[in-house]
Amino acid sequence: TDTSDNGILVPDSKSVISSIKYHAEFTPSFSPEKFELPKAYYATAESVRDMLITNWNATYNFHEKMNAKQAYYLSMEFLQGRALLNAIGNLELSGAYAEALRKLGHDLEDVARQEPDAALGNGGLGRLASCFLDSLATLNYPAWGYGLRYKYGLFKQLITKDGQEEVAENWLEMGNPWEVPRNDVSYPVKFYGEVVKGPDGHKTWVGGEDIMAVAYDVPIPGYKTKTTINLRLWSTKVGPENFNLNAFNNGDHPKAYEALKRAEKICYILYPGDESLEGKTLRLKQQYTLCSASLQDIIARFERRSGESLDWNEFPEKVAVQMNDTHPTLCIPELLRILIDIKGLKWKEAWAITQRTVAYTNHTVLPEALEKWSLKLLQELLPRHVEIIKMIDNELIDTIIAEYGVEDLELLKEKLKQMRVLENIELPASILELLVKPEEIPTVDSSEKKVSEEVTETSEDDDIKIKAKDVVIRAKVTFDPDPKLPQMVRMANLCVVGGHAVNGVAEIHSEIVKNEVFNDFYKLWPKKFQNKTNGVTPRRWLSFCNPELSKIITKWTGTQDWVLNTEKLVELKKFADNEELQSEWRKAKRINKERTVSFLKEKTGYLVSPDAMFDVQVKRIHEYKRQLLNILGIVYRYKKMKEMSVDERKEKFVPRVCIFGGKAFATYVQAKRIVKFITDVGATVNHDPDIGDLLKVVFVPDYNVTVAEVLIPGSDLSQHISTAGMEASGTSNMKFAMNGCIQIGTLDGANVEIRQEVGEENFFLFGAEAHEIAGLRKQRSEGKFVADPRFEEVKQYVRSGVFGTYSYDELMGSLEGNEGYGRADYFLVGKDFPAYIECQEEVDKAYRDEKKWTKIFVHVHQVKQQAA
Ligand code: DL6
Repeated sequence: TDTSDNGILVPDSKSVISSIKYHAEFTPSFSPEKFELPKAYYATAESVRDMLITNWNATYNFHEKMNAKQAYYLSMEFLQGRALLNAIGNLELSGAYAEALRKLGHDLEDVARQEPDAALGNGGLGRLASCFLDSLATLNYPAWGYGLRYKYGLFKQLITKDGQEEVAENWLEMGNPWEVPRNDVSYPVKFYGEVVKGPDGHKTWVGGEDIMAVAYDVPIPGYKTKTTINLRLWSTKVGPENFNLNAFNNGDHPKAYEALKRAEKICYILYPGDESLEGKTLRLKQQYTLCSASLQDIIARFERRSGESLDWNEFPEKVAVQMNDTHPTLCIPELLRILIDIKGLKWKEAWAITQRTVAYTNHTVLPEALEKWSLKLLQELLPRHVEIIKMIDNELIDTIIAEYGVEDLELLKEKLKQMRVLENIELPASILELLVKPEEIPTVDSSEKKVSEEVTETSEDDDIKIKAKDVVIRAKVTFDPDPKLPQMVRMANLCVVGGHAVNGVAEIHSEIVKNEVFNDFYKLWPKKFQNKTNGVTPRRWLSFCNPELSKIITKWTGTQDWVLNTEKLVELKKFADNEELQSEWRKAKRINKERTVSFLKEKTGYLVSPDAMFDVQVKRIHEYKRQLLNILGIVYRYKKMKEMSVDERKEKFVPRVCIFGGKAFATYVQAKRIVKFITDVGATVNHDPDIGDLLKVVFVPDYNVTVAEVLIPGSDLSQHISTAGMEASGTSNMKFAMNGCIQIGTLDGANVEIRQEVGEENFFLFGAEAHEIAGLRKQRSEGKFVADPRFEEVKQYVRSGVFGTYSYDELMGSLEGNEGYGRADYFLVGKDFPAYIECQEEVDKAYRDEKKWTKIFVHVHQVKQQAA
């Protein structure tokens, strides 16, 4: 054992061997006689965990002692991927472990492959959360993540002749060596019940169903630092008193287990299908469990660290709660509930503390993804929170009235309709009365306005009794809810009102957030809105997943500093024309592509040629991401190839392997049709003897972090082709760029910044821009769009049955806006199709020029990373 530059103890391979052997024997979960791969993995992971625990405890004690402000990242998703290679990479122990395992008869890579992905997320939002944790630890921030310990991840995707099939993803089947159950850390979480008011007006939430949230901690090591932060995941259970022994003894087993099952079910699965009321209730219970348990834990820590000098106004000086999208919005009413009902603070003080503590990241502009909950469901499940949400809504109404006045009731109505937290719900009586007497309405400075406590106290139970004045009648008619529409709670509006900061995740997205999605709020509170362009960790996404390229970067920049500071990657640019660098670069790419070839063979059975261009689109399957545009481009290419002689097609087209990967949400029918279409095209093209290696189409099943770690370093071209304005940021675009993969894309999300960074000439840009989209959609729906003949040709070709007997009428129809097929090409595939195929021709041309292509690679690769 030695000591590194940072004072960290570095064990040699001898002590690693004895630690692995120790765990193989004394942390047994396999039979004693053998030391096969699964057992080697568990023993290795446990030995690494020992080392992490030392740093983890030291970090914890240090933060406890310093009592610095701590950041808490609350997220319903953490897409962690595998931990072993990342942990030993961050600890700089890869060499020692590889050697130790070799002496024990195993290869480190084979051992690492035994680990299932921790796939507690479904896409970019969850992976971003995991990247942030790595970077927070590396940069020595006092920070924790909070999430849920789902028993099953999203789902395992199988690709069959019918397209995508889903099976449960049992990632915990063999146990999880990276987690530590904290039996002494658990909190009660309540659902249903009622609110009782004491004689002093104090509210208490009683009765209902109580469960326990129990902490499972996962260490998150930083790179080249002792700092090891914590990811706390909650699991749910009930105490033994809830096991109905009488029912069990009487043979009524379902009744005996009832409470237990109800509690355990909460953490069974990530994203329970929410078409049914059951599914919706479960998802809401999940969100509340995360918020309630995490806040109770955060508050307990604050109280403990404050000791004698506890001052609630100091809470925002010690605690920052970042909500990863709207899923943890219930943090806001929950923090208020705890502060008011349990800690005895007044509304005004608690509201100010909450606003200063909480902030919100928006990750999507899709209206259907801006969460709303039925007021009725919330009322049943969380009655006290609904009271609090109504108080927040009242505060907001006051502010809106103060801002817009009452002279123009139509304008006021419109603003209230758009901005209120409560949708389609009558105004409180007290506010309607305010409208009667405009002279009583406070002017612009909302801090001076009537304290909402009083407003709510009178509003909650009051009937709307309004004096019979003209203006009252007008107001009532104007503000009556529509009985035909549901009454909802808008979580995004609640986040904006309840937090002190709102951020988008790329420049263009943050502009859309300000100017479109939350424009009314932006006008009210411009300072709340900011941009934080996403980032990815360069450890996992370059250093560890692409050792070949990493060696080259270190050699040519003369240092390994780029692993911590991606600004250093810019240095490579000056060698972009250097023949030696270019040749090393191509060799590294070749090795990575060969790795991809074996991987594709193993996962799909297809054997592809590493000489072809590897053209990759991997991300969740969604209409706005336009996998359909990609595959239609491929179909067009195939059709043209078929129309040409062998020589012509070889002359015109660069050989390509088109690789797709991504999961379609189980209930998203159109996305699943797209998966089926891609696999059908592959089945035809890949077996066409006329085409051979000129074109292959491969759908990689069950795309996850581990699959990305193989595919990204091995790609030549990556596609980020969303309808402009719809992809908030994208993060795989950053990963591809860091690995020197050239991009074809629209001006959307972080593509915009990537293009600026790598140089316009190194980015294959096409398609309509965000500001044009609304006009184009209007044109489209008015029937004014004239499709390019090549687009008509390709649809007709698909319909002709070349790709099998499945009917693609619905899929193609959706691009035409036929009656019954929903929105008329809402994602503008038809509009962008000609520009896309022409841009792909440019890509082919550039690829033929080996030197130029490699030079672009080098340029592209220097993209800087926020989250480094
Ligand atoms: O910010 C992380 C990631 C972005 O890079 C993607 O562009 C965006 O689609 C994704 N958003 C979601 C939305 N989920 N919800 N709600 O995953 O966030």
